[in-house]
Amino acid sequence: MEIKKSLTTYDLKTGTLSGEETSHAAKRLSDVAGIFGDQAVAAAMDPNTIVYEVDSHMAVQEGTPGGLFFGTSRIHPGKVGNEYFMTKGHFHSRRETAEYYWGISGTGVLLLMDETGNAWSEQVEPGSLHYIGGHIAHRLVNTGEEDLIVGACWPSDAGHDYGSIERSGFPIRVVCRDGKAVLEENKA
Ligand code: PAN
Ligand code: ZN
Repeated sequence: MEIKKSLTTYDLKTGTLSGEETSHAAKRLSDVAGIFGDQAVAAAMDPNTIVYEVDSHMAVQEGTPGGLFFGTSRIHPGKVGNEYFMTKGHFHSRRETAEYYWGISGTGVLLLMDETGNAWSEQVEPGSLHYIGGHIAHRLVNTGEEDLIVGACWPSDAGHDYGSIERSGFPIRVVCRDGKAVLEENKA
């Protein structure tokens, strides 16, 4: 019997996934403009600007109980006004499902929020490990000048609930003041 080579590769430095059962998606400003605080500034920017990209490895169908998905998120550096580029953020549809994130390169912030709207954050940097428990919404923010690259692993039946975040957002925004990343109350 021969030792088989894996049909998928994972670049440890960049998180890039290639080979079988992998896919790539890009989120442009036109897809996510609504998440930013300053809508006038967002509307004046190029809607084709890529805010973030996700590589995924999905070996089973979405919704399969007991399986796992694996991904790499790459949030580009940039701001809408003073607010750093970030992901849409979501709760998992199956609220009890958890997720691991880990920092690969770049610097940023992981915004977390429970179902009562209580929010907190963790610094993301190369080698940082983040356990996101069930019932916790999560969003990545790039506060640096290079790509923020973050690995992720989550259950294949977790699903994504974006609607709750679209309706009420996070109570915290990560903005640049005097060249530094700070947390501010979301006044929207
Ligand atoms: C991640 C996210 C990824 C993109 O793989 O899906 O960072 O963020 P949004 O899904 O909020 O646009 C994850 O948390 N999966 O469950
Ligand atoms: Zn998730």
